[in-house]
Amino acid sequence: MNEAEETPEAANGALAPRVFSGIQPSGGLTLGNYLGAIKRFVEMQNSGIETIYCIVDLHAITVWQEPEKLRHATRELCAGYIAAGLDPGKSVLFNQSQVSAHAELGWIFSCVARIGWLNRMTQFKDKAGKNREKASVGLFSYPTLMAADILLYHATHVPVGEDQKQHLELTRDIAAKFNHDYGVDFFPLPEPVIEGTATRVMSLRDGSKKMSKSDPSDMSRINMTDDADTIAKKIRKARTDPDALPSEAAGLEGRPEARNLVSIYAALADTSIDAALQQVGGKQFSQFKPMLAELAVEKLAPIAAEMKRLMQDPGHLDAVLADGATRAHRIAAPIMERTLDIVGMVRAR
Ligand code: AQP
Repeated sequence: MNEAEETPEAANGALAPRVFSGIQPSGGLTLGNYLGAIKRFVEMQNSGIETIYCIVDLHAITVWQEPEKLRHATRELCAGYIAAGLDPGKSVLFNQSQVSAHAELGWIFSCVARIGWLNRMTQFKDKAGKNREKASVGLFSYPTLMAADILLYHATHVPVGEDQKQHLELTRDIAAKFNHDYGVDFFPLPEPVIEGTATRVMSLRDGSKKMSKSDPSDMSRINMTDDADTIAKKIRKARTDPDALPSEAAGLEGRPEARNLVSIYAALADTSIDAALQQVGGKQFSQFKPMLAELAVEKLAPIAAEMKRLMQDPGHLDAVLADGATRAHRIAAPIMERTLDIVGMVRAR
């Protein structure tokens, strides 16, 4: 781990890889967050790259959050990260609001990004829906804060689920425009890392909708804290079609629900979709669903148990986050300072 203060000017030379990613404490963690993000976070941490993982609480309040629930969800997410294998000794693990430079750089980036760019963001359209006029300004400008989260650390790689690809492209556009406008080579253009067999886990009730922690239907998702009976029940009731499973991935074409369940199975089994279909191809859903439920319980129950144990000591979780925030601040401060200098803000010498 390299948390030494970097010389910001050296940023766009041969940058050592640095990973940054985050998750919103906008509800409980889902299987989508786990397979699309956290599993990859842990693999990257264990590969020896410098990793910074954030609980993006400032993003969560772009939609209304009850303060006590937000505090609880923040600690639960911290517990989820650790229970799934993040080691606060190896990764920097903290909540966004404890490092105020995120908001500061977010403001500067909201002056760099163009309204036309943000107007194209499909997540805003999905989340605001027909109530666009009543959505918060923060929900609209969310991607500028996300760009700040990443670029504040000069991160080079960002593991995310498929749904965040467009925001990552915007982050690159913001970095490029900042560098161009100010005539510097300061912010790197970070690479999205969208890998694995389940980069877009879909709702169990509707194969065309992303599994989401804020979906009103609890039956649409598997929560990381669900017990074995609940997981089995949700999988049993998951929407499917009447046909048997195919023996090759091409046979999942036009069958979104079947594709989703097979992808979940493959991701949990750490295998490819084709390899999974060699095992389960030809089976009816009545045979496959119990196999999936058994595998999901085997993989998720230990994480849920560890989360529960960690949640009994919120003081410890708060201390982990405070320590992570101190370390994150140490990396961010010189980059923020140099950014303000580039922009032309008078600084104490
Ligand atoms: N269904 C999913 N499949 C794969 N990856 C997913 N991610 C989220 N849902 C899926 C990935 O998890 C990371 C954190 O996402 P987030 O919590 O910051 O925001 P989100 O993408 O908006 O997730 P949710 O669950 O849908 O939250 P709400 O309901 O609050 O909006 C990201 O890397 C994301 O790609």
